[in-house]
Amino acid sequence: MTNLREYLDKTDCKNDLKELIELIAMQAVPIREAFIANQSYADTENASGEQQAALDVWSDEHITRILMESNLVCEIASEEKTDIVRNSEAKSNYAVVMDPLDGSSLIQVNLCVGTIIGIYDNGNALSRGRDLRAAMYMLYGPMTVLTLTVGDGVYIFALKDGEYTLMQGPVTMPEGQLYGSGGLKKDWTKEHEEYISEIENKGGKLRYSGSFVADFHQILKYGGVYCYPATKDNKDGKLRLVFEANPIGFIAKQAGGEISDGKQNLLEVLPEKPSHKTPIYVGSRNIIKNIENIFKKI
Ligand code: AFP
Repeated sequence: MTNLREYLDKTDCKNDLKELIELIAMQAVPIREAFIANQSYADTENASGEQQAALDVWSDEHITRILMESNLVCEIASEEKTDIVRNSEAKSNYAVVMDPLDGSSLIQVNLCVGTIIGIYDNGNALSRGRDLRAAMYMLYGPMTVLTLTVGDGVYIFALKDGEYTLMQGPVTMPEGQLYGSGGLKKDWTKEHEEYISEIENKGGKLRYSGSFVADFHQILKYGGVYCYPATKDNKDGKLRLVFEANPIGFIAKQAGGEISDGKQNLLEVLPEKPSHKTPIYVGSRNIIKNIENIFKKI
């Protein structure tokens, strides 16, 4: 049985990066413990104008504090904050981007949610997704699971008695037929409608929970596509490039999948600001290529 530290020791990660990855991964323990005391919505909104859940706020403050105290990180960009937090005393050049609690509308119904993290080693949180040094998510489901890439394949670990043990890896995303789409159907664009009817006609199975990280985890294992499209009244969709699309897209790519906005590889897009929104199609490689072809035709 390989634990997280033993796995990291076999990679080309520097010691401070290993320390940072372990430090973040272990925050799954206090975050899970905070669920019961943080069931309600907060009276505040995040940088995208969405109402925050108490656990969004708690997880954001908790991870930010731990990262600041560690002095391992010089920049932190969080979905829950308008501005990037900087640490002038940092002894490393890592920038962390995070969605501290993704899928927060599911907290009160006890469905699967997670923490999404991206790590850059260039000190700049507003970098392209392709430049990530590492990406990971912790998933709070029946098990607490860590999905991690340091740019050399995707590995999945399970947390037990305070230790992560390797369960699977390197993971290859298959060409499956699961699909899920956000946005109200009445607001979908023609391109999106055409793709969804195509996958439905091919026998695609609908899977959409309202938690991107949980829905993506299914796609990673079984193949298919998660979509949050542009809609008639919102050409940028809902999800954020920096905190959601890039870390998950980097993981997808490392597993042999792809991420696109329907027209281009999202990992190549330079974020304009922390709250930059984008349509998202992420999943099996041929499915994403097919979606891009449909978008080109229409
Ligand atoms: P947050 O819980 O972090 O705000 O994110 C929720 C989310 O961005 C993503 O996780 C879901 O897939 C999507 O929004 C759900 O949106 P809809 O409720 O519009 O389907």
